[in-house]
Amino acid sequence: MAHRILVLHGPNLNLLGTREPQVYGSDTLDDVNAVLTELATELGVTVEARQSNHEGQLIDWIHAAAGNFAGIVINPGGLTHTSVALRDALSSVDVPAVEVHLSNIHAREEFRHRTLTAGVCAGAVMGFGIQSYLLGLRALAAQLG
Ligand code: CA2
Repeated sequence: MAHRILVLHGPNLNLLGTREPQVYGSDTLDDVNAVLTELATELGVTVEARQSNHEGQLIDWIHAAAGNFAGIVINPGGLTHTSVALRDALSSVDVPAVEVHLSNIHAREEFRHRTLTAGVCAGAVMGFGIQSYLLGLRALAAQLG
């Protein structure tokens, strides 16, 4: 059976394509999810994409991924830099995750340089806009075999 991949978009990513296109590009979240679905078909996996502005909701989805999804692609948004709880959730489930970011967080403000979540992920891809998601999905699918 095809591996099921959960794609999680964190806070404010619902605004994608509406503001700050110089930082985040002009694609909307629906555009991102559409290209992920296309790539998933090519890779022989399925994706289910969800977005929330609420830390607890993201944590609940991560917990519920155990036994239901083979892997997670996550852009934790601003929670990347602050959330011990999200990190704990990712490390509490036996589901490999890949962290992705549209922007290169290391080339931005210093407060964005630290990621609390990447250390409990299989890997991270950042700085390539929408391609970060696609590369992350490819890497995860390859790792799942
Ligand atoms: O580069 C990324 O993907 C980020 O995860 C995006 C987060 C930011 O806090 C991280 O440092 C890096 C912000 C997501 C907000 O997205 C917006 C999109 C359009 C307009 C306003 C915000």
